[in-house]
Amino acid sequence: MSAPKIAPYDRPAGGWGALKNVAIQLVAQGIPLKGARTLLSANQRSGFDCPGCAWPDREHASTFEFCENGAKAVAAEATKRRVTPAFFAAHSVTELLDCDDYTLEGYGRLTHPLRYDAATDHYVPIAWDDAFAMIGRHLRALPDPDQAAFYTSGRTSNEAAFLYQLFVRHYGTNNFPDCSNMCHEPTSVGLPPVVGLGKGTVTLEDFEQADTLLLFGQNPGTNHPRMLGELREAARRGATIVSINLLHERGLERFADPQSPAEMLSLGGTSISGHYVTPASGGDFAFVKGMIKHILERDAQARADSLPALLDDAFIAEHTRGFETFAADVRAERWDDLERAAGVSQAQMRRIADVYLRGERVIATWGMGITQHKHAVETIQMIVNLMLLRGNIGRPGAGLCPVRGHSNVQGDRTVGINEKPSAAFLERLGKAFDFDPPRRPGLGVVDTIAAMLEGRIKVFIGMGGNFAMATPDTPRAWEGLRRCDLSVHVATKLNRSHLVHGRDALILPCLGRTEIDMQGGAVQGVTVEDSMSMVHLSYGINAPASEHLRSEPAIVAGMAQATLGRGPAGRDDWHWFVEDYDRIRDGIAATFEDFADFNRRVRRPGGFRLDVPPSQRRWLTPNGRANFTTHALPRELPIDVARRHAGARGADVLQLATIRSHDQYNTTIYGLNDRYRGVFGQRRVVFANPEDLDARGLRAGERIDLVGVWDDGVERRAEDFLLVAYDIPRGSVAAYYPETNGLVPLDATADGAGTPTSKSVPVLLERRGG
Ligand SMILES: Nc1nc2c(c(=O)[nH]1)N[C@H]1C(S)=C(S)[C@@H](COP(=O)(O)OP(=O)(O)OC[C@H]3O[C@@H](n4cnc5c(=O)[nH]c(N)nc54)[C@H](O)[C@@H]3O)O[C@H]1N2
Ligand SMILES: Nc1nc2c(c(=O)[nH]1)N[C@H]1C(S)=C(S)[C@@H](COP(=O)(O)OP(=O)(O)OC[C@H]3O[C@@H](n4cnc5c(=O)[nH]c(N)nc54)[C@H](O)[C@@H]3O)O[C@H]1N2
Ligand SMILES: [Mo]
Repeated sequence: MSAPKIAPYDRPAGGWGALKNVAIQLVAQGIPLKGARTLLSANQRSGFDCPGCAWPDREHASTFEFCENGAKAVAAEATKRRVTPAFFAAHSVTELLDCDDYTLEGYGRLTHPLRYDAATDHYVPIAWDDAFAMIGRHLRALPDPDQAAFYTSGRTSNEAAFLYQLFVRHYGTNNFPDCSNMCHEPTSVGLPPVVGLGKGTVTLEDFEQADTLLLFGQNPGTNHPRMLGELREAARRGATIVSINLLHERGLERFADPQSPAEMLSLGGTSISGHYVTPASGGDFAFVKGMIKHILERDAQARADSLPALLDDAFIAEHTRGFETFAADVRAERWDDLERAAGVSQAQMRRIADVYLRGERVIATWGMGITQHKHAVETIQMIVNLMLLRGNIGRPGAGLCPVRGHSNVQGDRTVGINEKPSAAFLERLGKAFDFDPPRRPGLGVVDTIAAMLEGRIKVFIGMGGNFAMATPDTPRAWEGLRRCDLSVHVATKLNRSHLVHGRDALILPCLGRTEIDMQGGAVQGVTVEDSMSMVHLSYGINAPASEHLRSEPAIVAGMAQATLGRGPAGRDDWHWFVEDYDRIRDGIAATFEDFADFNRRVRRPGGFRLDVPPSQRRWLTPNGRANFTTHALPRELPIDVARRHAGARGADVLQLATIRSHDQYNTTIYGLNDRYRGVFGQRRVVFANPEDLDARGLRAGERIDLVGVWDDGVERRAEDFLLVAYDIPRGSVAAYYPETNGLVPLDATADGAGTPTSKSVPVLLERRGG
């Protein structure tokens, strides 16, 4: 491990550094050969879908698609290390709580089902049937099924997720908190009313045809490395790429494809973004509105001069509603208000708007830099407004591209992991399985924690993920979990959530996606849906990490059988579904029109694409049109609200963006470097603008505490961070998640979506001991 240092990185993203780091990671997991073989089958036709990110893979790719961080995700799962009952006998839970998260996951794969023994404070082995019986006992004892919550993290396959929701809805609740509540929920909430579907509209072919790409608030060099391949191609054929990001991310600037000998030898790489905008935190909303104001002005001028109009009048007339009201609102906006809210000059807003106007085929992408803000839904809808102006949705080379996180987070939602299910879905599910699903809306992540704290949730079951670390307001989340009667985690590796447990607790070890899943004497495949609505089969190729592991669907069936005593639709047993996953897929097909003939279609090479009506200009909105939406600039910016709360120290408040380093996968820490940002051997760093430091009498290299500012009287503090001078807009600082989650107030959420506003957390910097 490298010694802690800060050393700016001047190479392109990718390149030799990426190759070297894959090798390091494989050796660290003790798997040079096997790891390499495993990697070769990621995202190939007969192999597994990479458990890294949700970026689609190219059907026609014949060689391994190189991706450093995909390799890390695969290596982490294929590790040689094991965390066995002997390990748990040697370490009490209290002892393990002292380990950092990096160490916990580093112990390797879980091998046996485990039960918490309060008498000794150790996890001890338990037989699978006894574990299921314990779950059944607890669930049946609850006076109201709404006192249990069933979390899902987005690696779970369609088959496991569908069976899970079927079990939980038979049990009687819609309490499905889901990692997407903390992630792309504002996309799922914001898009349906305006385009009729909460998903992206583009495919990889559209990326090949686009001439202009607007990339909002995402860091593909780290989080979606395979996307860099698309961006590189686009840049090389002359497409204009605009990055709108709080930070100058290296992957958005320059990329060297490790498969290109020329780029590798020259050390040069391809320049990615022709334009780079760094708005204030959350300033994207006003920035896009400013772009639109310029477009409306230029369009009016063009018409006055009898030049061709700049708006797509025919598209607007035929396909949309709400244009006049929306346009009047934008025209009335004042440039100085827009500039202040965006943190971008009028001139730059106009310049980027002209880039947009020159584009014939424009794609807009976005990630967590857009969704984890108070005005996320409005911002996404403003991006849609921008795209509608020139008919940039539903034709080749143009459209919307929310870039999802977990490899199957989109699919889990599609197949029913939804705390606010539509009546139509429940209707079909009820018909397909001959039961009456619960209609009451359930709880998302933030509401689940609040309910735990109030004693309204007593049983927590987690299908993957790391609820204790991924959620906001860490001490409160932990208190909530500890108040539960039972906590259960289906997991591949040990994590903090297993140690912050209910009175009774279980850890149920499962197969990972890279492993062979044998059921009923045959190898089973599972399906996943990527960011572009492509559904395909995934088959593991490695031997399971332990003979005691069960697949996620098998674990769901075990819980369901022990809780409900009988299967759905008149069957005696839930295990029937697990003997052949085709049966689960038939159930999915019976529930969703989109999945008709699922088993046959998914076996075609490359799988199939789900229906994406807006990509064909079919708008499944209440009025049957795409809708322009009118959103005023907030009267008070979130930072002003925070300053008001901070009273005398108001002027010192900064907005903290909690982001991912290059060596982590969400709460899983692979290593302590963030190479592209020049951070090595450490994670407790805060990136700050040098002028902001000067103004506060602080210096780079000093150690500080981050102190939360909120209006609820709760003290929030994250201790001992190194100040790093960084090219970041004034008023903003950035630090890694999850170390900073304790600073995110539970009720600081995106309007209308409930997503924690993890990218604009109001904080003060306090010199240690000062
Ligand atoms: N290797 C790896 N891959 C991953 C993950 C991982 O942790 N590691 N996580 C997966 C998951 S679940 C997800 S959701 C995705 C996340 O992928 P991203 O969406 O890229 O996630 P973040 O690292 O949170 O980075 C958000 C970006 O937004 C920028 N930003 C912050 N605030 C603002 C703002 O106000 N405006 C703008 N324009 N930009 C802003 C930050 O500088 C940063 O570049 O990646 C997925 N893939
Ligand atoms: N402050 C702040 N907080 C955030 C974010 C942020 O940007 N800032 N991002 C948010 C986002 S976008 C997301 S998606 C969430 C992520 O929240 P989660 O999805 O809950 O967290 P992960 O870290 O992805 O979960 C990792 C754990 O999943 C388990 N696991 C891995 N593979 C498998 C598998 O195949 N099956 C099962 N059953 N378990 C498996 C392992 O035990 C591992 O420890 O965090 C959110 N929290
Ligand atoms: Mo995510």
